Amino acid sequence: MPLEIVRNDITKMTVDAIVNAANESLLGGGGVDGCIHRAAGKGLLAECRTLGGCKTGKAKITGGYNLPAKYVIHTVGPIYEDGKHGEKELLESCYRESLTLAKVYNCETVAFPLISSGVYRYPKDQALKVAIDVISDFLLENEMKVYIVIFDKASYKISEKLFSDIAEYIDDNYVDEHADYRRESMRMNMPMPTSVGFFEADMCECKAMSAEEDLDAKLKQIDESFSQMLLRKIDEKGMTDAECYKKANIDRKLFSKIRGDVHYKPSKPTAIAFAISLELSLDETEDLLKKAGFALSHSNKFDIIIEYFISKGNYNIFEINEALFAFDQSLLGA
Ligand code: AR6
Repeated sequence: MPLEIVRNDITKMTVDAIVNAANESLLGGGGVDGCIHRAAGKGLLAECRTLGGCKTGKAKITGGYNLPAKYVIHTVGPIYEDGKHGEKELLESCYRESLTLAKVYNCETVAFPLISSGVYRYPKDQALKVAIDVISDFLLENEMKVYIVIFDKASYKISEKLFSDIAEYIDDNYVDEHADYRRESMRMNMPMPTSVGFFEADMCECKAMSAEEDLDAKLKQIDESFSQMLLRKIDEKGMTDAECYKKANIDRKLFSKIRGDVHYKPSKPTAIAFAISLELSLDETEDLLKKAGFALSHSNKFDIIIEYFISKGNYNIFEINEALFAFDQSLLGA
């Protein structure tokens, strides 16, 4: 996935560059800034002293010293007052400037903390949305692997309304399915015949013969594969390949593999990511999944969350991933 949200301590990330949520002096502080300086060692502060500070919304780069990352990009987020003082534009600018700098330094992997969302009090859910929006825009035009690093689960919260809507949806559908499941097990417990008599065995052989012929016939007219259906849908939707895989948050290499192998079998999250990118209806999504040997089921939360978003016509993969993350599910993409 070109954009991934992970839970980690950013100083442990092995990437080309980590981004620091600094202040205008660039001389260190608390929060993630303090963690980065402690982990990088004194060399970092010495280099920062030579930079002459940094304006809010801008970014500067240094070496990574004792960190696993090669560079640290220092950016200064806005202090949140009431959202009416240009905070959003300044925060967007932090992400854009940092990504531009990363590109100039040929970074292929970059990790961001949630800038401004600590000491500077930017509401975390909004800070996350800004991060996702700017980074995903950038990734439409650029090849890079970007991580948003969330320090603790508590700091990661989708809006309460969305969370409770999804929770309710899961509850309704999950319960239904489990009621069906109970009915099904009761049926399964009914006594079953234990042996097959001669006549039945004979019949079975006949059936087997015709089944074989049937199978032969079926194999001759094998359905279009996942890869073929995907490529057909991309054409039908008037999208380019790149538009489709980028919107699906799938990297180019994986897409090339799928394109080049008519029998490629993707993972379920990858297949769903394409369905989301193509904005398929629920029925079409089921069709595409079937080609890869999968189905949406009501017996797991992941599927129900996907169904929730598709049924609402919300195809924003990053929002879907936020929700999956909030419900401890694996994310969409490669
Ligand atoms: N790894 C990842 N994220 C972290 C880590 C870590 N090790 N530590 C904290 N966070 P903050 P700001 C998260 O306060 O709001 C400093 O003093 C944290 O949970 O570090 O931009 C600077 O010098 C939060 O979500 O940065 C400035 O004066 C996010 O990082 C001021 O704070 C950002 O919180 C900047 O404030």
